[in-house]
Amino acid sequence: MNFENRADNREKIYIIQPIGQDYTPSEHDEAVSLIESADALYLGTLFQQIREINPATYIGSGKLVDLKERIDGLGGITVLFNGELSPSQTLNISAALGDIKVIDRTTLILDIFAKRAQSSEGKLQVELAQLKYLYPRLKGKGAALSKLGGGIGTRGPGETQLETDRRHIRLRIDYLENKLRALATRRRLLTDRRKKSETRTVSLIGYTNTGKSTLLNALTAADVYAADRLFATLDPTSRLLRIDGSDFLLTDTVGFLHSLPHNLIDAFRSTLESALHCDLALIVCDARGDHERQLQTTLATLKEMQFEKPYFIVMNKSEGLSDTTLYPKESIFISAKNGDGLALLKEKILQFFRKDSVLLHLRIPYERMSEYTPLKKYAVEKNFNYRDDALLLDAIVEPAYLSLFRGFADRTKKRG
Ligand SMILES: Nc1nc2c(ncn2[C@@H]2O[C@H](COP(=O)(O)OP(=O)(O)OP(=O)(O)O)[C@@H](O)[C@H]2O)c(=O)[nH]1
Ligand SMILES: [Mg+2]
Repeated sequence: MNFENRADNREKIYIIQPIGQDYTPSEHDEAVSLIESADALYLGTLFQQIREINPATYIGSGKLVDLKERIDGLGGITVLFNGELSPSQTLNISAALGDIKVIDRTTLILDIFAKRAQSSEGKLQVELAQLKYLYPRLKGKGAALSKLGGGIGTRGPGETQLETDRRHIRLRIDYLENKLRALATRRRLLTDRRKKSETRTVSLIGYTNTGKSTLLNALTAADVYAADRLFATLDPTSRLLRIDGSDFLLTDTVGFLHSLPHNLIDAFRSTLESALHCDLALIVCDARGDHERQLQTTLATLKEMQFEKPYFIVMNKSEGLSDTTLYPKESIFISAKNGDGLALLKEKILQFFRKDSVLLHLRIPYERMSEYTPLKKYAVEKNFNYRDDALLLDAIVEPAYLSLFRGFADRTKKRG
């Protein structure tokens, strides 16, 4: 592949990074990662302290003159404002920079989602989020928006033209909402059925790019796309995880991001719901990254979604980590990449589900085998010992099912 050529074709992006009171450098690093994940080229950044927001252009007009000078010679630049802009602010900044294309963070994220969506439901969800974002922005500005040409902010899986009038978009939004509602109902039925079948579920939840898909692959020998880019996964995937004879359904899903646009959270709520309806969540963090912020964001988003299930904090990418003092005390340190800590993680998952379980010594006379067989699914069996008249075995059984096994308790003296 000719790398130089590829670089030429990529959309060139210059960042405006407002520095407000709660600014952290991760915010800017993340914008650069987002640009790369959108297959665009990062050129540079204008950092700007914000003491007072200029209602017309957010940052001061003097700064915009500076920026115009910096980027004028570069040609074909897109400016990414790493925050939220109102429609009029977007247009004003664009005008001040000489009619250059200006996008905000939401537009960039929506673009990545549009490229990454695989399932037809994922595509519908992204299209809905894009249209909801565009709809208020089309008020009399249709011409200005359609002037933008191609690239980020103009792509969508649904190919809805930006010039389409608002009425058309409104109808499409209604259609997508109905369609997605029907899909969500169907999924809920499936979830209910799964609940009835009593398969316990474990969900991988966490910030984007922390290694959730890599962990799913490592634990279940699955083949889920994992990559060093933000939002590699959009569609939920479930795989069977077997630990010491017990089966669990392990689900990988879309990652979280700091200030994820609300339209997007709404659009993905139903996708996330399948992961949120779990018995246990593994909240995956990147031990080498800004894990504190990842965890905070994830927990805050979960709270917003009324998630109240038990969870473990899993610090991934911890290979070669020497100092573990600056992490939450209860963290489980693993490396999905080289397998460190996975045995312990599995053991903890098992302990969690078996914490109230009881080990029974059973004696099944062969003539009563057909009576015993239907109970097998309520036990994890081990240590089989075929005697002349009966099968002896140990069974791990949850409290709810203990009474079923009463008739098979092994009352003979201790086995040697
Ligand atoms: N060093 C190291 N890298 C890892 C480890 N686990 C995953 N990675 C890398 O981290 C990057 C992201 O991994 P993914 O599994 O795609 O992360 P994800 O959480 O599924 O990301 P999204 O789907 O975007 O939310 C990939 O480049 C992985 O190879 C690990 O234990 N150690
Ligand atoms: Mg993933």
